[in-house]
Amino acid sequence: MDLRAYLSERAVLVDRRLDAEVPPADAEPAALHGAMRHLLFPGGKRVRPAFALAACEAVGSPPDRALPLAAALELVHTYSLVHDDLPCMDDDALRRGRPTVHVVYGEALAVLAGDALLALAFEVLAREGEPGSADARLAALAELAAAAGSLALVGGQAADLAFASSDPAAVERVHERKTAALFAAATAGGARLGGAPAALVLRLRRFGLGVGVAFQIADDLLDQGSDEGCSLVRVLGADRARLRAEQLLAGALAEIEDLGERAEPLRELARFAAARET
Ligand code: GRG
Repeated sequence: MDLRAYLSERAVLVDRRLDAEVPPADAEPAALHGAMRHLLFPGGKRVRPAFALAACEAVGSPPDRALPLAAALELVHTYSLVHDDLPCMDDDALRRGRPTVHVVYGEALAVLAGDALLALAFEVLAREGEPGSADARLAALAELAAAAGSLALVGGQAADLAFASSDPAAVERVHERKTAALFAAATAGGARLGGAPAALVLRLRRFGLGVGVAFQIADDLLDQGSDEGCSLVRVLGADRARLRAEQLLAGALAEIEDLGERAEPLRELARFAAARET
């Protein structure tokens, strides 16, 4: 299967939905809406949404049942990048080759744009009339909120700020929170919205967690400067870090081994995430 083509096909769906959800750049306050849109369009790989759609498909439902979750995941991811780039965090002037939101709109609007993207994520997922049972949507929403919170994304970022350990297990625990929790919310939520029973949702959750850690290891392997701070490349070296990513991928794939042909896009996405080149 051509994963690049698959990802861009799915990105069209997700982009259309995001464009409909975020107020236009000329809606007042125009600078705020411009700032919200700046990093959203053009977007990145839209990997987390693709995992949600593919998980929904893997459990036997049309992927677009997970479209509100897919959009919500990208909104949370984008908020986290906007805030991560701020001078008080990583202080980055460029992302995806373009000036970061605070460089273009100023720091105050970048903080506010991040806040508004996060709030919008939950609005999109909670809105009545979306596909999926109310119970499944509520559970997916709760899982996404937890994945964004102090025991996951934000907590992982806080732990990363002061990280000094050389224990590989401690590094992975930060990766689980900062990166993998959103992947787990994508795959478990996609399965829930696709009507999967609880035991299968749990397997998709473990799948997402393993793939998310492997994704972060691959990200650190790609980033030449990543052999410092909270990185398995620093504590294990590149070769052993790569082996660990392969091990995590194998464990994740074992969770969905019995799902047949309809889970093939999900498997391909996992292979891509664990051995990325971009
Ligand atoms: C500041 C609230 C807050 C959170 C920061 C997401 C995050 C936590 C930090 C961003 C920096 C980083 C290395 C995060 C780990 C996750 C990761 C590899 C992000 C990049 O994700 P991609 O490759 O990005 O999916 P694109 O550009 O494709 O959207």
